[in-house]
Amino acid sequence: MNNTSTPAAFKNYINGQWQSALIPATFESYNPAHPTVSVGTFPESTTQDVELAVDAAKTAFPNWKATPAPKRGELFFKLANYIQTQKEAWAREMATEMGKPYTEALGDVQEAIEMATFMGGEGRRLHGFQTPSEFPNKWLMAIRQPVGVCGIITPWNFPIAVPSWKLFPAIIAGNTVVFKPAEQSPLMGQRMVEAFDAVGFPAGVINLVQGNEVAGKALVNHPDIGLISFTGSTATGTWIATRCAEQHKLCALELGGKNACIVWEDANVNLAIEGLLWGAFGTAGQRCTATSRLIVHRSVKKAVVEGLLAKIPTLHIGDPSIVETQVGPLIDADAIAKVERMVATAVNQGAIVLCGGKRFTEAPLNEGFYFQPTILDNVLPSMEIAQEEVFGPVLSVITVGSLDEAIAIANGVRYGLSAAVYSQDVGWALGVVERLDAGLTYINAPTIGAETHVPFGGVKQSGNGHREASNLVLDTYTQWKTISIETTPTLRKAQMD
Ligand code: UN1
Repeated sequence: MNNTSTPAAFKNYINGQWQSALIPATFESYNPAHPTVSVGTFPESTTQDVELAVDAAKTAFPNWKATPAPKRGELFFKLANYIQTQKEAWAREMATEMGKPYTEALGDVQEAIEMATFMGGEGRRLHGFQTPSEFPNKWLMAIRQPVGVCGIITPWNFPIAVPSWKLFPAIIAGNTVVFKPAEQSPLMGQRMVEAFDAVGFPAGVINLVQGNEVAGKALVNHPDIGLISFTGSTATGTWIATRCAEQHKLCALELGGKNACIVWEDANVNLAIEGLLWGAFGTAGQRCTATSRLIVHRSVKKAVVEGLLAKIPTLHIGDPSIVETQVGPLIDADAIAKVERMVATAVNQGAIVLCGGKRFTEAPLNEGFYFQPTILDNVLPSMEIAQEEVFGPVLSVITVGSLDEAIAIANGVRYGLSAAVYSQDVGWALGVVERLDAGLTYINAPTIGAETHVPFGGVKQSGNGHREASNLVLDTYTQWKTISIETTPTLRKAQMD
């Protein structure tokens, strides 16, 4: 690709110093709305750079672990304030780097502000517990301990929010980290680490290595890393889990989704339509929580589908930097080719395109990776489009007549991240939610938009049982240590006295 201007050159951040990679190879991050425009040049780190970063994190660990957690928390409150001052600037850069519409990008940064204040507070709440012993004058307690050095590998689609979900709990819990952001959003990774630097986190607590899968694999394979936290594709997650198992390394995974929205015969149809538009086409469908299947009762199908078709032409599709834009481009050429291929396969298998189905071929949108908001009808649950993650603005409609059928279809995929039900009978909807294979469920709301103080994560192949966000995320980044204290001068034997 040709550059139209000289992009700024950025560095890694190791032991509190900005430094180039040892081998001076670089890569660029491009604007998906204007793919010839580079937003920056970044070091293409190798295994040797990862080794330096892990050494720095390992050296910093004992002091950071020994720093009282409330003191660690104070730095997180400063971090929240600092990010607040950067909110608009980061959102503008996010729109430019990865194509998220500006107003949504503000929300992405807001999640990090909330996570920073939340985790700052957890600095005063890293509770363990104390429990009575079998013996008098013997004390039993359990405390949380950090794991050590954590490798944090994050995706481009939430380039500030998702790193905050991982970095902040890891660091408040007393771990030190090596952070590798996605190669499609390195500028946002840079900004996040600048924030830690600006508010005075000690050297080595957070280290940044930019790069591609070479750096990611080096992190996963490094013997001094105790835990890998990864959000991304199920295929990569499977590889990471396998390698971590071989090394007895802890591993927390947030993977794909094939999220269903069930719209029932008594639904508030207008509300469902608004929720479907936002769930399916927000972030151009590039959320792991995006609504990709509409499972609709046949009695309301016409009303729901016609309502969607009437609203889609009113969506503002365009440059993500413009405040009014609601749908931006996909991330890159591979992404748009994948969506095109999946839609073509669905049509070959009998799906009917009700709207969209193609990339934009006319100016100005043909310059970027823009795909038309797409609704496919006549989708059968067995089709690839109904089984596999699209990560684009495509909603597949599956029509049903009974609740058992709706639930069997909703659950009949290998994923289980998010699901929604629209019905005005909330008691009935609670019963539906109980039967859905999903870690996140919504009644009368879209499948996207999780809040930071409740657990986030999926069942089945959407993850490996860990949860992010909420205080429960601390279970990922700490290990329990049980302490038994004998206060009498006698040997007493548990289970035998
Ligand atoms: C993701 O797509 O990886 O619930 C995370 C949501 C957002 C996070 C999505 N808060 O849609």
